[in-house]
Amino acid sequence: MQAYLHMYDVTRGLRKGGTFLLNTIWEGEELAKNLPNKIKKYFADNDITVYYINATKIAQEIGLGNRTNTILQSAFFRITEVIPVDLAVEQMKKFIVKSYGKKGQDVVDKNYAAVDRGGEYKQLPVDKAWSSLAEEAAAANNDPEFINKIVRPINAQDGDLLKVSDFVGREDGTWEQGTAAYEKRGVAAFVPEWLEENCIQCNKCAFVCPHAAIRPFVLDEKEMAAAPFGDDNTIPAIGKQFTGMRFIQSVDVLDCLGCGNCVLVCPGKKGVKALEMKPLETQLEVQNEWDFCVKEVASKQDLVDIKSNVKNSQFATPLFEFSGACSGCGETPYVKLISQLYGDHEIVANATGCSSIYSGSVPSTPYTTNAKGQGVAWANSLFEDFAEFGLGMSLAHEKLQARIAGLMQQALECPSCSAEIKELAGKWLENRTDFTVTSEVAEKIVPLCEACGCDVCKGILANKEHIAKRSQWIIAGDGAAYDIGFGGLDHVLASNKNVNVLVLDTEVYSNTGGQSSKATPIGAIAKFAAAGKRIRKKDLGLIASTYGYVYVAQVAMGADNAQTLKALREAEAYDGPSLVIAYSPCINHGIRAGMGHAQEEQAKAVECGYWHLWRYNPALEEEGKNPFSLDSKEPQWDKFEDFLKGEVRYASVMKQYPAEAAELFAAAKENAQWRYNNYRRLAQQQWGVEPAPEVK
Ligand SMILES: Cc1ncc(C[n+]2csc(CCOP(=O)(O)OP(=O)(O)O)c2C)c(N)n1
Ligand code: SF4
Ligand code: SF4
Ligand code: SF4
Repeated sequence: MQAYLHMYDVTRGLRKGGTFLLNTIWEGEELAKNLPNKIKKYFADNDITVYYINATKIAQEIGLGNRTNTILQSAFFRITEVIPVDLAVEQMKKFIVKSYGKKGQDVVDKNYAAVDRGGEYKQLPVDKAWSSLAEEAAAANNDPEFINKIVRPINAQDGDLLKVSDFVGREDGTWEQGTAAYEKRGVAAFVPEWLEENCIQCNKCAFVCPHAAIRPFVLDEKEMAAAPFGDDNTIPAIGKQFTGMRFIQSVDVLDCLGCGNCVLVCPGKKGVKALEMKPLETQLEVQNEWDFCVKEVASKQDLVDIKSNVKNSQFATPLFEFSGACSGCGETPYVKLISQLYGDHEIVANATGCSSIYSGSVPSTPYTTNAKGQGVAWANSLFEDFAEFGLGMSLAHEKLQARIAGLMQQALECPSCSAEIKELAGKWLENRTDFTVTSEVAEKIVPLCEACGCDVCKGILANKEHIAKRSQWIIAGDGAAYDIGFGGLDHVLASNKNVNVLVLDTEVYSNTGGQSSKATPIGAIAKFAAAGKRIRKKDLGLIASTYGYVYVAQVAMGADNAQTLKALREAEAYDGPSLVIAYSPCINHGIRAGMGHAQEEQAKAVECGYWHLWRYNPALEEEGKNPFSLDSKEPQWDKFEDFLKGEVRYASVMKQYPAEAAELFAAAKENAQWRYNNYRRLAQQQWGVEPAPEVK
């Protein structure tokens, strides 16, 4: 597609007299105008035959969303004639039945149409005069050397041209943070446009965006004066903390993946949405608004309590942005939210799975730093030892903090340490589990210790990066948490150490193509459960809650933004192990409405009783209260079957195993009801009341 013209060396490997096919929105002269000189020259110098097709538009017309592969494959066979076209068409159609037959006639028909319309390509005449065109000079930029010398060549698929010596100093595998911000892929065909007159500043759009590509910015007078936009493009910011300031919900159109979740969740004003999907090329001019906001507008997150509600949480700068996860991914909004709440002192131990791939695939690192240079420290160990890996990190921090505690104690009695140092040491000792206080102490005590220079101060300085309390997160998919790493997870939860585990529950092994896990519910089709899974989903949350000292929550942000925020806050605040299980729609579910409905699908899942929201907070028990709260409403069970039919993983059971489908669907519902009743009983239990004596 056209975005790749500037991203990759698209003519590499193209022989003299070869053929080139481009998927593009441009036609004829406009296409010739937009092709880089370097490519035009190559075409002319090498007698290339050039074809183009707007497969993106065709896919949309057919109802295939952004799936262009069949159209382009058909165009390929027609152009190359590697086999007779009739035979190619016949074979492609045969394989469509094989690949998509299970998904229903509708999907088959759409793909048939894609094969037929693959013939709608045109030829672009190559002008011999292009041979004398001068190649564009590489645009100068002020980006870090690491980006220009290492990241860009790898992204341009030229990584194999880098020398081993280019990596001197990185032998231990550490990588710069925030490299994803430099990719600016511009791959979405449609992106949201913000219609300020309809915006109520709820920030729900930013909350759900899987790619952190839409964000609220609040500008003061000075920033407004310097902005490339005026009052017309902004609205007065709501809230007394923002008096006199202006609000803009800015879209990073080059990092947006066009899923449309933001538009769907937008309540707008009086039923009129404040976001609308528009073709990317009509929105390119707003990119400079985004660039300005990101670079020149100071975060106003300190003016509000970012943890108090969903709206405020989005004024916090995401320290996880522009990941390469699928468009509409249900996992990444949770990861992003944690980075907003705790990213400045967050450490992540990541299990292998989708979350490790989109969080740290060289050269792309979405984890980044704030204006103070603080950010998320992240590492991935294995699929099977993720929890122990995180526990190790936590124990190391605990040990180092114990060392700091000893030094602070010594500082209190040290004849050389000033009264100021002593005061800060005392403050640290009283608040060692509080990030805000300990980071404040760190900032103040370091220059004082440098000035003092006594042995105690030298000791504090040698351990200075451990003065501020850290927030330990352990992130895993369901395959890791329910199955392969469960033994380790159980051990870590039982350790009673202060770690937070986030399980991104896609109900399958997503990263390897959707294999069944113990989180896969009964009735769902997955790999290794091709006829629909025959046993129930494991209740990982309830198992963990039986320890009595583990905080547990089950959440689905699309169903209840506020409950997710609350659960993450409680998990972090709880001084012990916490487990948050987050329902995460995934491409492997085959949501019929598309991944743009991933958030809405969560709401439907909870509404019909497929997924339940609850929290088990041992801290409540200490107050004599019931630790279990059921947060979701009484399900509308009559909607259960329709929910299943809306996802290919269930709907295809009907197609392939019609005889068993009714039975499996009934079993799925029965199990969901059984789970719900368990939760209801727990929520209703009379805490603190002794059970009646056993009657013999
Ligand atoms: C011991 C081991 N087995 C298999 C794999 C291959 N593998 C990598 S990721 C993955 C699936 C991860 O699934 P899940 O934990 O559910 O995370 P998701 O991708 O769904 O986020 C598998 C099987 C591996 N890395 N290590
Ligand atoms: S369309 Fe999707 S990726 Fe783009 S801003 Fe909206 S939610 Fe984010
Ligand atoms: S969801 Fe809609 S109304 Fe709310 S802040 Fe975003 S654009 Fe404005
Ligand atoms: S496969 Fe699923 S979990 Fe993985 S990035 Fe894609 S949508 Fe997200």
